[in-house]
Amino acid sequence: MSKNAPFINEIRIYKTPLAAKTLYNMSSSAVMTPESTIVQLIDCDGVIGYGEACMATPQAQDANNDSIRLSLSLLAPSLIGMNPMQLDLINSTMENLLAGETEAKAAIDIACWDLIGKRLKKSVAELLGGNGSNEVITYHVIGITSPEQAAAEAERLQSNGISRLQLKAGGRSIENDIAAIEAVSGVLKDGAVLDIDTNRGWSEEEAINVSQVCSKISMSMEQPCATEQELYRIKPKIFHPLIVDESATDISTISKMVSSKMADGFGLKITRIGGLTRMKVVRDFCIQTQTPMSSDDAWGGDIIGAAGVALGSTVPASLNRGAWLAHTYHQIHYDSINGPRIENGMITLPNGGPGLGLVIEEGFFGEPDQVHS
Ligand code: 0XW
Ligand code: MG
Repeated sequence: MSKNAPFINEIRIYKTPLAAKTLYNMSSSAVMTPESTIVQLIDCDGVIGYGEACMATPQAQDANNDSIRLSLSLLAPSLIGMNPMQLDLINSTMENLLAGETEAKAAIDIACWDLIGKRLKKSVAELLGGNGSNEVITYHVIGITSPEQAAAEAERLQSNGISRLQLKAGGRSIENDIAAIEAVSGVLKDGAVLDIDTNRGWSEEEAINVSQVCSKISMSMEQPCATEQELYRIKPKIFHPLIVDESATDISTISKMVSSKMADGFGLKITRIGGLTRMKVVRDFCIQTQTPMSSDDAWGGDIIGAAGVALGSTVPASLNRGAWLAHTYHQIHYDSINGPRIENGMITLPNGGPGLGLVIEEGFFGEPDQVHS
């Protein structure tokens, strides 16, 4: 490798379909046919870093994945020639070029971390200050379904070692939601943790009603209402810990949610926050304020999965709400040997080598959608 500072020589953008093979439905829609966006950074020594971003309903529409690729076409040309190890400069350059569009920026940022790890022969988890753990606890989602099916799924998952359950709710009568919550809580084993995630699906009145009726049930309520303002208003009126997901967009918002004691924890998505560099700041804030957090994303394959579990493995167990993989639903691996896998309630980090630990065959994603050099 050159002794001089490395620079980005080429950026290739790919799209790859990740349609759910098993139904995955949430309060306002089921995940349909998202196309994931893959970033391949190639530096002056031929070292390749991979990043990924994939949005899925209900947080987004399929066209949002087209907008990720459009944003990348606007960002990539200015990154050619830059040193991928200078993460702050890479991120500030992207901020100065394009406001928002955190998913596209995250894909670039993750690819930089993968490339840096490969150059330094260290895992991304280690670069993030990891404690050497090669696994992270996972939580598993039970979609919108009947109370009986939800309870049966909860029993099946727990028999497979899953101790963190996220029950989807919303988009139907709250009587049905309450019945599903009661059915699942009735089969929870000792030590199991239940989170009710409506993905913004309840009104304030519904959220308060559910919390009152379920006041004896040990559970958390994740993003029960759509907006930050609604969450602030219901917080003093509910009996359960309030977890913020979709409204947890950046460190400024997150820190206000903690200092005001509205948020009792977060469901954090790397691409919504803007990448591993920004997510590391949020993680450190959560550790400093002893605020529980998860590390995952809306959808995606092995690359975003590996990034999520790399960060997730550095979160202390006492604060770790878990990581989540979409793989269970689309069953596609980019690296069929080392890709992250769920075993007995834990996700093992890919161990195919430095960086994100993935070995992805050249040509795996077919012809690039864009090439910038
Ligand atoms: C479970 N997730 C991380 C994946 C789905 O996209 C929804 C999301 C959540 O917790 O909201
Ligand atoms: Mg959520």
